[in-house]
Amino acid sequence: MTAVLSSAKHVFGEMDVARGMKALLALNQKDGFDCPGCAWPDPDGVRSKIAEYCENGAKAIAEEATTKKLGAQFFKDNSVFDLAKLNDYQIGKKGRVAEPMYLPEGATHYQPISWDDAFKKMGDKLNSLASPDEAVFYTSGRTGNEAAFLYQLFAREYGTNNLPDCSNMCHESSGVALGETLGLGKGSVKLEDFAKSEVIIILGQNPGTNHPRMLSALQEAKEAGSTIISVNPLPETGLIGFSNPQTVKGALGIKARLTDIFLQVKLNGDMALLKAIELLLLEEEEKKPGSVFDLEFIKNNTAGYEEFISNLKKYKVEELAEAAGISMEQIRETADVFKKKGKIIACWAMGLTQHKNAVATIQEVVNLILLKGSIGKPGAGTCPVRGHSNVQGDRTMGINEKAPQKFLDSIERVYGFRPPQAHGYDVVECIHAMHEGKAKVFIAMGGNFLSATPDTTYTAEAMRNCDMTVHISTKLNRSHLIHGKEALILPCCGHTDIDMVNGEAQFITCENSMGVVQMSKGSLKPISDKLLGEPMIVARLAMATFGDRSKINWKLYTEHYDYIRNDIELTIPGFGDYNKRARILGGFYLPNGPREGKFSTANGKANFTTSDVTKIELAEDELMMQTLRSHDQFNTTIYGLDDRYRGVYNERRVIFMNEKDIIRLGFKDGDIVDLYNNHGGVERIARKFIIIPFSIPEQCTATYFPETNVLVPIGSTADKSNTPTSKMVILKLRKHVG
Ligand SMILES: Nc1nc2c(c(=O)[nH]1)N[C@H]1C(S)=C(S)[C@@H](COP(=O)(O)OP(=O)(O)OC[C@H]3O[C@@H](n4cnc5c(=O)[nH]c(N)nc54)[C@H](O)[C@@H]3O)O[C@H]1N2
Ligand SMILES: Nc1nc2c(c(=O)[nH]1)N[C@H]1C(S)=C(S)[C@@H](COP(=O)(O)OP(=O)(O)OC[C@H]3O[C@@H](n4cnc5c(=O)[nH]c(N)nc54)[C@H](O)[C@@H]3O)O[C@H]1N2
Ligand SMILES: [Mo]
Repeated sequence: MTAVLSSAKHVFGEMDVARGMKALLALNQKDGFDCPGCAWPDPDGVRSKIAEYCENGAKAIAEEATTKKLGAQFFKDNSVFDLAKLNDYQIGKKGRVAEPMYLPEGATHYQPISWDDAFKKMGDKLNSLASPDEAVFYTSGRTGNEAAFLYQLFAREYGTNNLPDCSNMCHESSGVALGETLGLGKGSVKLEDFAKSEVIIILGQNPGTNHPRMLSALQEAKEAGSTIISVNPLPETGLIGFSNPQTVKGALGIKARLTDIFLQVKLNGDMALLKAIELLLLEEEEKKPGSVFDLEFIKNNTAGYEEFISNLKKYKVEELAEAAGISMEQIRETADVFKKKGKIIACWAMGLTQHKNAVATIQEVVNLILLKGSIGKPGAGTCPVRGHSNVQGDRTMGINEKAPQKFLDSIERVYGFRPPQAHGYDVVECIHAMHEGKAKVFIAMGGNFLSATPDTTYTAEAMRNCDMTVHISTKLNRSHLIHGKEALILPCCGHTDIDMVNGEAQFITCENSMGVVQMSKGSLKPISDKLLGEPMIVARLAMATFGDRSKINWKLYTEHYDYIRNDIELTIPGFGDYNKRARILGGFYLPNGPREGKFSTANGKANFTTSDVTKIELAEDELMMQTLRSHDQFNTTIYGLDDRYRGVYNERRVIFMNEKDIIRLGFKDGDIVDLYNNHGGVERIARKFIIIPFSIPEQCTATYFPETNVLVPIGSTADKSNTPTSKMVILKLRKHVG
């Protein structure tokens, strides 16, 4: 009930009741719009007519569909300097940007500009660069397939693969790990597999806050007899106990304990934990071959088994348990569950992906799955739970600084120009390039680059170093205020808005975390007639940049989005009959090899991998910090200042600590401290945080993103995926003075 009331408060605080109800009724319906919140899939069959959303989806809608709008007068009244003094919460609450705004070099205030003039300024600037690689095209994962496809096409025709995206900070490690081992960087399960599974292991994910509708799937699985194991340094409330607001039982507040086994692992203890479980399984398997592992599957479908086993035998289970911070008793209990069951689903999110050895840890999850033959059959498989609503789709559309050769060749075949072949910059590389003056123009299709990226001070210097920064955005955010010499804000439609083109309301398509492509059609009147749809913005930018030197008929794409989908169909496999199938309510599944037990890796097999447990040595006064999300935010968009499930109200500058550490370091509950570290000879400081004693393993701490991004060193990234290590930041505390 609290969740239901909280949704209502957020929605009706931002708009009137008619608009609010209209939005909520269309949310995640087959003929409605895709929730701009997370990428959790919608049920394929019947959808709850009035509430196929969650509390946090409702907040996402409230944030986007707000009727507060920022036009010329607002920017005239408020200088960039004054706006930059506000915190992210205050900036976000200002409202939607209502018309294109331009900040000339040296100016203190944004001023209105026409769309034509804005495109001309961008086109002229892009045409003036010495090399196309001096421009960077960032994408955040809310952008629909149509705009994403055009955006990468534009960047590539212009001549660069500089297409960093939020994935680089998010599930990149999953993509790399799964690509190498299973031949596809996406998960293999469908929503219906949950109820057919025997075990679900959830590592490093807080679905109660970040994917609330996943709890319904877990509850259903549990009712069908599945065992749920949670691996997390924090006892996340939603995951451990849950009441379903869509059922009477839920509305009455009856809690079903979701988690059967809670493994309160140390930060980065997952690799040791997984190996400990695997060792116990191996012991049993050796006593009676074939009783635990799926030898048939291993023999026919995998490679690298022997090497993996011989490496595993190097370890002692007690030492692994110690490294993970989990008792032998609990590890035995967990191994017992895996011993007997063959249909396992492994789910994970940022708690695994944002570590130095993220790729190796995720591959260890794959090892466990392979030992049990738990992929390519119903009720089993991999489930990296994506963040942004279309982040997976954007990758499918070619938003990828290292696009596969096949993709580049398709572009050449369809459009008759040869796309650049060299890899472009990812997020961290592009920050360095801007810092060094190698990249001069930064264009962002959504997102809040400055606040989302690591090492805020360094990134701010990088952005200020640009000749031009451009943001295609719905809402005002900090990245508009820490800008290049010239800057533009181009206001676009969000998922909730009606996007009219040539007198016809258009729809876009999105791909969810399980590979279902579905239409999304806004139903609310845009707050201003000066907003444009994202696909339209890209096509008009291309026309302004290329004039008549383009090989592509960009104008056609501005007439109807069906024309874009026709060309996606020609370019990308799996989109046959796109325009027809997109119109079928509920959408369609993209092909998925691992789901069918087919692995298109270099050797055609699912690969075991052999990696080691890395030990992190901390000095006496050092702690490990993870940065995570509160219950009242969507990434850098702060809905409110509470974190209800963790019992924190009206404050975000807090650090969760183990009671023993607080005492050991000479502090007490409620003390105000500065957090600092020293990486590569640079001291980074985040000031004024309140200490909160919390259930978290010793030497581990947690703070909220983005407040502590200043502490994440730009040089600290994951092996192979180059993802900033946002869950693995070493820091020290000192008493705040003044
Ligand atoms: N409401 C809401 N929904 C969202 C978002 C949002 O901000 N708000 N963001 C969206 C996006 S882009 C994403 S990527 C997802 C993020 O979804 P999550 O990954 O659930 O997000 P985080 O808050 O980063 O939580 C990380 C979880 O991993 C745990 N963890 C941290 N380190 C470790 C570790 O070393 N080992 C293990 N086993 N666990 C660890 C933390 O305690 C926490 O429970 O959510 C998406 N959905
Ligand atoms: N320390 C730390 N840092 C992290 C993380 C962490 O866990 N810890 N998580 C990382 C992760 S997982 C991610 S995904 C990134 C997120 O990085 P981003 O995707 O860059 O950030 P968001 O906060 O999601 O972007 C919000 C902004 O997007 C714009 N926007 C919203 N909807 C739309 C739309 O429909 N169209 C357009 N054009 N614009 C829109 C609005 O202006 C809004 O202010 O942050 C990463 N950064
Ligand atoms: Mo994400």
